[in-house]
Amino acid sequence: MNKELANDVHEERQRYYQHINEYSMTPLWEVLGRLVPKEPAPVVVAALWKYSEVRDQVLRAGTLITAEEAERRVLILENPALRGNSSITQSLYAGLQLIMPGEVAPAHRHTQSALRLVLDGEGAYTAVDGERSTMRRGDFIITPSWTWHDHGNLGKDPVIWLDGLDIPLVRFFDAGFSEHSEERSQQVSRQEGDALARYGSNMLPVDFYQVSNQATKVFAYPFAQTRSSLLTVSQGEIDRHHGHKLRFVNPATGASPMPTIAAFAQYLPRNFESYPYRCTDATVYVCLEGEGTATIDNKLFHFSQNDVFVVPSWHRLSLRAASNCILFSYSDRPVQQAMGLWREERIQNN
Ligand code: GTQ
Repeated sequence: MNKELANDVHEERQRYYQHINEYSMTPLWEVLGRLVPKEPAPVVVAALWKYSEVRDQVLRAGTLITAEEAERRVLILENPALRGNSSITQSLYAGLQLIMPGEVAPAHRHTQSALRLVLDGEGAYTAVDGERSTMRRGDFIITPSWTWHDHGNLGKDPVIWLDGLDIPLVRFFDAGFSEHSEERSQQVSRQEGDALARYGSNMLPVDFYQVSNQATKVFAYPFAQTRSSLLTVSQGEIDRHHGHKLRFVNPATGASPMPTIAAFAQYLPRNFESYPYRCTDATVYVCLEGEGTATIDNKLFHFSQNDVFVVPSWHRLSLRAASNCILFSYSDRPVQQAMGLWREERIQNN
């Protein structure tokens, strides 16, 4: 086609696009490559929040607003490529929640599922369905969809934890509901440890059965147990891509603790350098112990205790441990698996 003719065609197409625009229509062929990419081309970028830098900012919120007024006093960790969206990945939310001594974050429930990973300070509790769980550093606590929950701090220190929720996913489906409780804090109806004894100790109540999309009734996974399991399995053979990595489960079904969020813990011995690995679930990592580096598609991040970093979908991740490390992580993997979408690639170091 000569240049003049090509220009004519181009102009006629542009006029046509403008015309059909009035009918809220647009041509597929102009966007097809982006709609069905050869492989994921995430908008989400790799990023790291250094706890030593953000801790003071979180504490400052404690002087500016009460937990009661804020309802939840949280600084949201926003992916730099998704500012204004309250999202750390396309499907997940992350935030740092602060509760000061004597405060209560009042009882509510919502269809969004939440997890907590305790980072800093002692003496707080989360109550879920009438049972309080003392929050100790590294504890992984969940509040499944539509369960009542409130938080309180009976100790002397400010307490900070990471919140992970499926807020963007539920927003995508326009399936969000919430309500406030009449009670500020839930009445305690079960003693601490009840859920773990009933549902999380290799036994279940005699007539209790669940199907795989139901959240576990075990709502607190103590770090002491996670850590001890990781250290024990670390005596065995190491996975070249993951180190020693375990996934948290609903013990009654073997599925993830909540249907929309998977959670993992891994131990990386000092000097371990993982082979590159990628998967389609963008993942939020928290360093619970040790320090090291994460190389995410050739970008290098240094992490140490309580740092949070995010690995976008289909980005190559290699982890290097400068000292013995324990990492916690969470992602939307169970959703992708339920939809038959999830893929991973274990890349061999040559
Ligand atoms: O603790 O219930 O970070 O509802 C965001 C929304 C925490 C919570 C968040 C919430 C909560």
